[in-house]
Amino acid sequence: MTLEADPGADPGADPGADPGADLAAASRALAAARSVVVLTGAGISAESGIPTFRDALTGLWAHFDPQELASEPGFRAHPQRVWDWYAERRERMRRADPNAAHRVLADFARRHPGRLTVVTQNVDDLHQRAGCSDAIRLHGDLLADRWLDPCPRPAACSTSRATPGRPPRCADCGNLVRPGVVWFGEMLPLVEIGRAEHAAAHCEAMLVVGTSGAVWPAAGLAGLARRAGATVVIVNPEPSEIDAEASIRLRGRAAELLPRLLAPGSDAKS
Ligand code: BV8
Repeated sequence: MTLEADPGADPGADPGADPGADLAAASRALAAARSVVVLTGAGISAESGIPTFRDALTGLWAHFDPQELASEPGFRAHPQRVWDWYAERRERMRRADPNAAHRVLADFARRHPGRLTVVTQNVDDLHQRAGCSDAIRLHGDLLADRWLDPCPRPAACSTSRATPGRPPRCADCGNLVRPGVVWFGEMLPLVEIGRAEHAAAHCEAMLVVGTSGAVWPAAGLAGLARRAGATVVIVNPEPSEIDAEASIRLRGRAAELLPRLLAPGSDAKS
């Protein structure tokens, strides 16, 4: 993060912003807040080697639209292509480890029980592996499998019994297995979005980390918190579509800035 005014300072930085003062102000706001919500996006996992949604489509996926791949029509039209995309993402996620940003959030939650709610758009399991087992997953779980169509049997078959393939399918009815994520055009899980909206509407500070703010309804949580009077702090090296909701924007990388904002000894009442 640029601290002193340098000619190479990030053009996306707010004119007149004093990053050092902003960081201190953000630390103070987080320290003073009895309830903190952290909303995370793909950017928090970028430093763990998981490409963001924006830059996910490299190599053989370069000419596919993620919203097409991450959709039911896309899967029905090209089940093998979409399954392979998810299989590759699962493999990359298994090779990845939580980074300092994931770890400092889990550490903060341990040190301040009941004070932190982590809400994530990410389908990776890095928050959980770092220790945030109760993180609210708005968009599902990349490692979960489920049937594409409701199983016709009363006691639904287990996807683990599906005939292996790309994708696996039911030997009896041909039902396809799909990843347990929320695809574009699909409703978010009601319990999770309900808990996230409640936490956002009742927090005193919201830290928004590594999201472009392009995907709804998740992107609406920052505005909900601001309108409820919370201090909204954004951590992102680039401008995002929800920057207007923030009172403090820190232009930098999550694994560098979150330890400075939340680690013991930062003013987060350690
Ligand atoms: C629904 C799971 C309705 C799958 C995902 C209102 C307005 C406009 C459109 C809509 C609207 N309401 C609904 C829509 C449609 C749509 C939508 O939002 N479209 C957008 C794209 C225009 N929303 C939906 O379809 C939602 N469903 O609305 O259902 C409904 C109602 C009734 C009945 C039926 C249906 C479902 C949305 C969920 C889709 N699933 N994921 C999968 O992963 O395969 S979304 C997926 O993309 C991710 O989960 C994530 O949420 C999103 C990507 O966003 P980000 O995480 O922000 O990542 P991105 O790459 O964009 O940006 C990364 C950022 O990190 C960048 O800003 C970058 O600068 C920053 N960064 C990079 N490095 C770092 C960093 N930051 C910090 N540190 C670093 N080191």
